[in-house]
Amino acid sequence: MNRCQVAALLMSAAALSLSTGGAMAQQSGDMKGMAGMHMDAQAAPSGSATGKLGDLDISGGYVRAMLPGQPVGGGYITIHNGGKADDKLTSVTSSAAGKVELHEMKMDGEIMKMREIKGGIAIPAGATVTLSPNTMHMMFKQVKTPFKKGGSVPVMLMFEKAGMVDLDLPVVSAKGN
Ligand SMILES: [Cu+2]
Repeated sequence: MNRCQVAALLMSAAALSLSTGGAMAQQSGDMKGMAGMHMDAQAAPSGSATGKLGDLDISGGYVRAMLPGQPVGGGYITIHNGGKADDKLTSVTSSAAGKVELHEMKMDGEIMKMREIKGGIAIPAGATVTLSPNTMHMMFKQVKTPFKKGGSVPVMLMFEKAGMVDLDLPVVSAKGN
């Protein structure tokens, strides 16, 4: 088997764990219990939060219910920058969590891992940036009361140029619907 074939095999293994989300269970420590955040590509559920802030149109905001014993929660949102200037989502806070981090999903060999995005998420002029289960997410840590379907989670999004906006993100099922 040559190098190319090996690479192709690894790629298909990666695609497999992407589609099943099974690799998530192999993570440890902080990331434990994230099995509820699987990788299925899916549209934002109906009833998700929307908002407007200057040139920014916000839509598709929601969080997933937390499974029993799951220490962290995941939230998703779409931001469209209709303006002529680049902006940046610098931070997110929530009264429902001790802290909220911005995370991205990255393949590490065959395993999908999440890691913190340092320095915020760029929202270029004219672009639509989506935090979705297989790209990026808001990670809620030190959650006070586990997120339960039917509830909502208040968040404040801070942008470098547009300022800040308060949103109430509905809690959908742990599967994201
Ligand atoms: Cu995360």
